Amino acid sequence: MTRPDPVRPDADGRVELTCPLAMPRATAYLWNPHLVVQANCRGHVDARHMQPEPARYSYAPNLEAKTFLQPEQPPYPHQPGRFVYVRDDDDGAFFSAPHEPVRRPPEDFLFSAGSADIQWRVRNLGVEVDMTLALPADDVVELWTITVSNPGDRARRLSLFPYFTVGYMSWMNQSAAWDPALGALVARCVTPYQKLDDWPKVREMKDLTFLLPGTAPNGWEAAREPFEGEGGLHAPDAVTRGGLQNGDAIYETPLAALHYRLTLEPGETRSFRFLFGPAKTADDIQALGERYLCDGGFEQAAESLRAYQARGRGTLEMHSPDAELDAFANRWLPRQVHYQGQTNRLTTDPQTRNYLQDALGMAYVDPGATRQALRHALAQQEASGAMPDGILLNADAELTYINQVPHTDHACWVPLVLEAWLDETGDTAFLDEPISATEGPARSVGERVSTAMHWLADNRDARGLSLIAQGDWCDPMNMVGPAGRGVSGWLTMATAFALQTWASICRRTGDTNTAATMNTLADDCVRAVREHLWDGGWFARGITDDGRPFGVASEDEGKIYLNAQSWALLAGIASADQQASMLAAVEKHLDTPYGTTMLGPPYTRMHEHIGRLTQKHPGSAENGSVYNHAAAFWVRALYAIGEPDRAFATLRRMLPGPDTEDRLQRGQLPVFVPNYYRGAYELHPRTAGRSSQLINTGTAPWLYRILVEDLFGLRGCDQGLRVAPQLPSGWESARALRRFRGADFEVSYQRQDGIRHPRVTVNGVACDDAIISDIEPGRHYTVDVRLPRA
Ligand code: CEZ
Repeated sequence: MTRPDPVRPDADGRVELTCPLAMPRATAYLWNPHLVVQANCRGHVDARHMQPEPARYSYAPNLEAKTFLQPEQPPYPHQPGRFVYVRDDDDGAFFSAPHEPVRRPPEDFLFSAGSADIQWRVRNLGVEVDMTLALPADDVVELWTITVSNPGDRARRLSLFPYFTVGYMSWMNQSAAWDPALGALVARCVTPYQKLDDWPKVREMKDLTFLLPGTAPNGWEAAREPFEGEGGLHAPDAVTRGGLQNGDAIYETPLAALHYRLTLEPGETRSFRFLFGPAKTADDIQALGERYLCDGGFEQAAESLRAYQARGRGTLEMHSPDAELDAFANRWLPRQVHYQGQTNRLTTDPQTRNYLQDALGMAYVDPGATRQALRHALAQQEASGAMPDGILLNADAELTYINQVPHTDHACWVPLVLEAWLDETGDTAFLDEPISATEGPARSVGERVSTAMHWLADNRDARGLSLIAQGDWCDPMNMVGPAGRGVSGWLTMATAFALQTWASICRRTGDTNTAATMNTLADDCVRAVREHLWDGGWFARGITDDGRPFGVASEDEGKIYLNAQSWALLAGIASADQQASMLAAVEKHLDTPYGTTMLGPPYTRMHEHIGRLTQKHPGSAENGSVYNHAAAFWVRALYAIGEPDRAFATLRRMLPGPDTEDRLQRGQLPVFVPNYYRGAYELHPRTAGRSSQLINTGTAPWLYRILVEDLFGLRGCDQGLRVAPQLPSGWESARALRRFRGADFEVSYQRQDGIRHPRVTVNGVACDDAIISDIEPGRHYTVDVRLPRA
């Protein structure tokens, strides 16, 4: 019996879910440059703002580890959220919207994700409740509208209890009370610290959490325990009793709960507005109230957020036979690219590879930001030419978490980002711009890239293979090379590809000497890989300090790694026979219905010759999940070797559906691409395909690039725009609007009998070399592409 599809794919800019049970972890997110709010369909909310380090203002119910955004955050009681309890004051029955914490089965339910707001519509006990969350374009505050309607034919006497969690704020000091002067419920804390030097930073923090209503409530409660009483979250005493005690919290876990008594005549509707968020002072709260709770305040905020997001709309609008992919590519993917490029995944020390790859994505959204990011990163290049593990975004920032662990791959991303940006802008003059770094003499961009490439080429052993230290692109691969002998096959391939890419840029700018040098170094990397890493069926992932190859057939777990195959193809290392063997091996060992996993079979025990990676749960994260970033590299490689159908099939499996069972198993809404879907398809079929719900991923920039440059084949080059599509053979026709160097290109693709090669005409004139040159900014071009039948 097929289950009904609870998802209404994006029809008008919103993706909708009609049941709170079918995909309980389904989330959507809103962001502005200082704040990210990820909300799930049941009302749980994970909100973080930058001050300048990431911080919460609605906390877990007890002390929680400060860490970066993690995948698969499990639901738990008292999980931070935004709810409203609704009580019928005639019979005492009650429910809560959107669904948690009471979980009373709804008569009707809708979770609706938009780019500028998230909405819930719930009908229960014959009462309709709409909740809308929006953010302003710049301030750190949540704008909530709660509307209650009586669709019935009799008057309803109701109590509303907006319940916004504050949680356990601080072991040093936490309290909350109603502030009559502000007309707000304000919770206060002191961010815990012990070191004297930390006080100046703590002093500047927004240690207030406030709920400021637009309408004065009948009552409030500032402490969590008296609100719940013996009834607990599911049936709080305050709700069953039908009133609040106007209590405060005195070094007790705060809560922001209000009470409204109202009578709704048949057909009557009442709306309430609330601001919820962090603040440093009462004056800040006052100012936010004046800015947003005035007439039109929310509407202006929504307009400003829409205007801000419109700046991140991307350069491609696709119209294909796959409407869901169109909606995702035209709206949600550039939004995710913009989010990562603007917020740096909510860190002040983004990992250098993440910072650079997010900048790659911005080449299609806001090229100026890419240019700035390249300058900022190169200014932190070490005198040796190495790139640091993390990029510091402000003077007080420090390298934290994984950035304190030496990884050797960061330099290889520089020419890849530069190439994407140069293809988009054609601005080769940038290469001559001088950049002063924290270390060493001022050098031009071009000199810095060459120095970084020489660092990569020198970071190799006598065999010519790249040393891995405690990790490369794969962060937790920390025990392959800590003794300084272990090598990464992937990094050797990536080094070859980076050198080749830089060589081609140098050739474009006439620097043939550097190009020749780089190609010689690249050839040596290619030789080393071919000599030491072909395992007979596919390429090995690396060789450990003790000389043990891994990612090879002889291993009982982790026999094959996807990245070692993708980048061998990207760097042109594999022969035709090897290509055929690798494609077969990936299909056999790594392809699953939910996508291509990054290694297989997953590790089920610690392998001390590889490290922390193998300790991750089988099928999660790097240990054999469908790690979409790695799958994106594979898609790029498949297009590079002219495998469009296989590439498209792998790409399409990064998104849920269109089959209902696929959607339900992943539990993911098509409003962002998560960093992974569970793997271990054979070992753990029950959880295979489940989404991590993590919005931070290098997949977003690469997937966007692939859609623009590979699928629709609209890639910039020195002369202009090259047209070389690789549509899936099943597509008879498609259309794309491409914004490029200030001009608009309306491109239609049509299969045609009797032709063997694509035919391109521009404004009715044949374009034999399929390159549109002498592009005039502001001009509109009509491009017709005839494609042979597959
Ligand atoms: O972080 C990502 C990094 O941000 O892991 C990727 C890496 O390429 C990205 O730059 C693959 O390793 O430390 C850990 O165990 C974490 O798993 C991180 O490796 C991981 C985070 O979970 C975010 O996905």
